[in-house]
Amino acid sequence: MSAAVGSVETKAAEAERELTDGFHLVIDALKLNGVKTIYGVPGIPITDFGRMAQTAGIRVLSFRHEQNAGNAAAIAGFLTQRPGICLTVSAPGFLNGLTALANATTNCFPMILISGSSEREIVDLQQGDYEEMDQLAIAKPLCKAAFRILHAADIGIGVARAIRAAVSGRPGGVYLDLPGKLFSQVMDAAAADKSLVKVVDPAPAQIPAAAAVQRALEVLKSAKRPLIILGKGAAYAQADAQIRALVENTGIPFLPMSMAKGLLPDTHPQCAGAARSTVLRDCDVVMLIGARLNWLLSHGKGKTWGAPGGKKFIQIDIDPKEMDSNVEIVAPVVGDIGSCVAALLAGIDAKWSAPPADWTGAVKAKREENIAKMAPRLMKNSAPMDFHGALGALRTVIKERPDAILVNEGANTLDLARGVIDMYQPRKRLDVGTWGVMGIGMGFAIGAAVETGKPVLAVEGDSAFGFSGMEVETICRYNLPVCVVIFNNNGIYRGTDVNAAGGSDPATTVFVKDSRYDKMMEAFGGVGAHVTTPDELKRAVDTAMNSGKPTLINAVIDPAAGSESGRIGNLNPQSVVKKK
Ligand SMILES: Cc1ncc(C[n+]2csc(CCOP(=O)(O)OP(=O)(O)O)c2C)c(N)n1
Ligand SMILES: [Mg+2]
Repeated sequence: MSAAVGSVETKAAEAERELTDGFHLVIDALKLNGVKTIYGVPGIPITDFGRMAQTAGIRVLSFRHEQNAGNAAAIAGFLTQRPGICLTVSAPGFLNGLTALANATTNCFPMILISGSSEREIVDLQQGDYEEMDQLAIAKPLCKAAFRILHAADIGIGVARAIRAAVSGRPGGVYLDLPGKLFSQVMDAAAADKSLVKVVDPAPAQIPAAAAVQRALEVLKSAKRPLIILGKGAAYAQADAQIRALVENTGIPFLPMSMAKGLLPDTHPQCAGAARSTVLRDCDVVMLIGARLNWLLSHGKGKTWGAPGGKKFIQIDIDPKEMDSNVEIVAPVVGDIGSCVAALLAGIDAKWSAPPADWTGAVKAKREENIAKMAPRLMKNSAPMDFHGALGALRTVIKERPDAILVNEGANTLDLARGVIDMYQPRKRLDVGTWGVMGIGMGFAIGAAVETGKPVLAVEGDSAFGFSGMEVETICRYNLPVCVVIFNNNGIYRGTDVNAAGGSDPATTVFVKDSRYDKMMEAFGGVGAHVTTPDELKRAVDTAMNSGKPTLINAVIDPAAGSESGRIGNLNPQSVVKKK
């Protein structure tokens, strides 16, 4: 090689080295802020971005549908307190991801949906671009914040804003719109480097006012029948030791909401989970910790809550607007849960008197009565199984493997599993959350396995599974330690409905009878099993959890065993017109 040619090449290489572009800047901005995993589906305009991110050392997991990628990102956010990242293509991919983003926002899970989008000039004039859609406008009302980055120089700030919006205050979903053109925009590398922002203290502590803490302590002290309700906000906070100390030092019975189960073990002597109706009806003071008084708690009023006006509510929440949302909150404590609980703990000294023994005694008696009533149903080893028999087996699995993560969705499959399967450790139960949404199953299972490296047991109604079932291929492709158990009762709620019109179409709630979902897993190289008794079920799950191999167990449930809408049949509107 001649000297002249060499110097030309060196110059060209130098010039190249000094430039960067949108692709690389977005990757650099994410990496600078600790993003290690992206969940998404490739396509125009983000295919190369995904490849480059993978090359740059980010784990990029491709899904079969964006909703499932979004759910994986959302649960990653819940488990880690860092925004989970979902990456989608324009319009249809974006819309597929949007349900997960909205669900994350409703559940206060931090996530960022990053979508490529089409040419602004064409989209805004509605001239019919490829996958044309004004995505920013559509995302805005469905998430906490929505941003679009038009210039490569703004990537650093744009990513920083998205991260802060997702995790600060009450966490939630954030939309980040990246038009296709942004990726190839070129920038001077040194200037680009300076434009990046490492977010300092993304979720700053929010310390409660001393007077608010004092007021709450006074109300709590005045109680004769106090109750603590733990919500998934309390689980998210990762203030596990302080929350446990608060519960134990006060001696107050606690009721965990579904995803707060395990914050203290369900078998803890103060757990009122098995005496839910009694404690809600009879308590006089309630302290809500990261739980909202929404439909899941009957809005804090009505029959569930006993005589009207009989309760005083203390509420710990990071969002001041949450106070008085449904009923009067006499002692609002606004701040992050860790800081609030620490401040309350500081006010509870050795002189604190435990709640009256007649109250704690009554709660204990009711709990023991209900547990004893349920026990024989969990031992039933029949074929076909009913829900309780099958759940009795799975309850033992989790007891023996308390660090496994349980994902759960369905109607009867959800409501009964929540009651039957005791949890022992924080953030191990992941389910349909605030909306009662079907379709979180495989996304949550994948996100949980990837983020924690722990084995996952997904207990799924056969209908619920169908919403994300194709991701069993994803589970096999990444060889994740996920065991899916399908409670196969041939349909939604039950498999016995008949078409009242008498035609050849089946009823609206029933599926193909005796389907073999286990064959789906085998199609992708995973392990399939078909079981008809609780003993077989237990053995199959144990084998799966011991091996860590992707497994799907088709568990045959009596099609007549379930009830309409599980435990929330009362929410179905009733026709007042007589049948013609
Ligand atoms: C996205 C979404 N679509 C529809 C529903 C309504 N829905 C509630 S539970 C359920 C399925 C219940 O059937 P299955 O999962 O088989 O549970 P089972 O009661 O049979 O155990 C459906 C479709 C929902 N909650 N979310
Ligand atoms: Mg079913």
